[in-house]
Amino acid sequence: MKARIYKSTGSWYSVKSEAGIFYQARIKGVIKLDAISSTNPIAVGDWVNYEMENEDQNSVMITHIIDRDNYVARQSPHNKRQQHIIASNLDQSILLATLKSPKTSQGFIDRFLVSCEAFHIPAMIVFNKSDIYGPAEMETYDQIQELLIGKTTLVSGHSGVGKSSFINYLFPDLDLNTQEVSDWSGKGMHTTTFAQMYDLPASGSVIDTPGMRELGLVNLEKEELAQYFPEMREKMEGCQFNNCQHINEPGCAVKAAVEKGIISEARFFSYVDLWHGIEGPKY
Ligand SMILES: Nc1nc2c(ncn2[C@@H]2O[C@H](COP(=O)(O)OP(=O)(O)OP(=O)(O)O)[C@@H](O)[C@H]2O)c(=O)[nH]1
Ligand SMILES: [Mg+2]
Ligand SMILES: [Zn+2]
Repeated sequence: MKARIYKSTGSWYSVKSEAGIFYQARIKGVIKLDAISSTNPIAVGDWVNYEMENEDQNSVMITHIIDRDNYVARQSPHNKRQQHIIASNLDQSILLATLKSPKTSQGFIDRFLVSCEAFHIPAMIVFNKSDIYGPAEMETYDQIQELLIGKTTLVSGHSGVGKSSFINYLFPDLDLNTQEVSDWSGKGMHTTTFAQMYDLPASGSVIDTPGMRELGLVNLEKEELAQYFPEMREKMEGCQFNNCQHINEPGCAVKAAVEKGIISEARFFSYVDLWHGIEGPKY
């Protein structure tokens, strides 16, 4: 029997069966995990096999994790050698960004975009708190609502950017917990503590996540980073050296495009910054 993970607290899971019934689930015994160690073996969005444990208590045992089509992961904030899977089996992701309270930096945005690109997940950036839903913004929001129909969408961003409010605004019936305006101090408070998937009224689902302070990239080699900047990927065939890293090599087509203003300087700075941040091979 198959079910999908809707919520994970780490010790128990909320799953929805193919028949549409929600169960409380636990992992049965030891489940074989992927080669890279994860802080969470099972993530929201995963499809699993289960067997009934106790029908009266609506509890089931997870026996197997079905291979993921894709997933987004980050470095565990507690242990850089481990990854934390944010969510899996996604059709797309939305990064909710804000210019202030809190500020979302270009670096953070580009890390998010690189992560999604590396995992082949289309990403959108929505600037929130453009205050406050005037007629022009309302129209944009209607368009966003349409983009979510029939798809599984991850919603990420710093704490306090308004992820839960945004989902509520689009789909008021979901009634997610949000920070009261009067309580909002802007300092490290997390209202949403666990990722959770919600079904949309028509079809599709949306995953609300706890705010991230930082987004550490996982399993990325220096050499492949430029691949995940689509505008660089487009130009790099023109580089003089086929192993060009676009840092200070002569005849670099990427740097030439930056100088001509074809590639944004801010994006290129993010690239250089991320490139320096990735550890080289260990000999
Ligand atoms: N001015 C303004 N405030 C907003 C907007 N959207 C949300 N807020 C406020 O921002 C605060 C945080 O909103 P939440 O929806 O709880 O933020 P979140 O991103 O879900 O935060 P975490 O769950 O902690 O990750 C609340 O006080 C909201 O009322 C907006 O568009 N404009
Ligand atoms: Mg929230
Ligand atoms: Zn180059």
